[in-house]
Amino acid sequence: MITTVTMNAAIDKTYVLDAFQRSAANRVQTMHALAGGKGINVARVAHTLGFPVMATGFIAGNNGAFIQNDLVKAGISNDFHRSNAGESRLCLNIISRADGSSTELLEPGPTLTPEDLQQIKNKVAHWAKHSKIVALSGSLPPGVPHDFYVELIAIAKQHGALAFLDTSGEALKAGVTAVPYFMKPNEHEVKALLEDADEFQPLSEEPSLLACIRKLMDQGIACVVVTLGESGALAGINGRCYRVHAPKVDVLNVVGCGDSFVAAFAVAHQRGWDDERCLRYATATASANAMTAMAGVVDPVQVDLLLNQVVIESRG
Ligand code: TA6
Repeated sequence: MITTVTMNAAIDKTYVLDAFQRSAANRVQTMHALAGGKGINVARVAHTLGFPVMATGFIAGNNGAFIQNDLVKAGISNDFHRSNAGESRLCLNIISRADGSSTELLEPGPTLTPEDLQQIKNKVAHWAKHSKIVALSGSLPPGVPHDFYVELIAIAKQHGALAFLDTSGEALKAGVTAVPYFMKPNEHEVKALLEDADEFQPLSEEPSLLACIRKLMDQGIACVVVTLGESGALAGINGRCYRVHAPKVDVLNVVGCGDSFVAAFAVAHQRGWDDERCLRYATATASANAMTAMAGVVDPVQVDLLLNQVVIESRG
């Protein structure tokens, strides 16, 4: 089983407009509302791919009730801690058809209390005993120490589960010190992780990114995937590096592609597939997510159709 932890669950609202106009009253043509937040998206995609999941984390208020009901409707097992701290947040994604742009507005989320944090540690400890993978995904809301993922990674490892980490900023910087099994920084985040930034040439330089990946693998992190948007990813898996080229697809909404990658990689890993097949499956799933209007929603048939269009090159 894969347990996903969403510290900052959200209602993901996607607004589709013909042409978004700043400083104007915009009429929304299409609106989608779905339980979201990175960990929940990981759970939804892993569930879609047919793998047993348990979604945990915290929820609050009426928004929290919507999130939980949506997971129940989707048949996704969940065990969230219900906090008294206000309301779970909204995350908005405004898609403008005219220029294909996607603009996200992400609320900070409610302020958690020390009691909330203890409750979530208890839940992670409980479910980690029944899981091969614990996926820790997304931002930390106010009130949560920036190194909280260090504690959750330690709890996961203590109970024999592999820790997957997908976050950013200070939470990522601290989380890396706990040596997760898998991490998925984007190219900007991986630069921020380097102390001696002069080791890093312009972001687009593949050798520099590969040097960062190798440095992180040398620190004991088995899987380091640097996503490069629609062009794919650079990955270091068990000491070997790869350049992965994503298939060209008709993009509807790129939000959630990273979460879909994490979910599919975890599922493939748990199915015992080799490293390249894990990368292929994860990349095809991320591309399939871009073809749907909502984050964390993929068509498994589309995933299978895209598999052979993924190109993987060795980088030694
Ligand atoms: O990765 C996509 C997404 O999960 C959106 O669905 C939205 O919920 C956002 O990211 C939340 O990101 P955060 O880093 O604040 O947890």
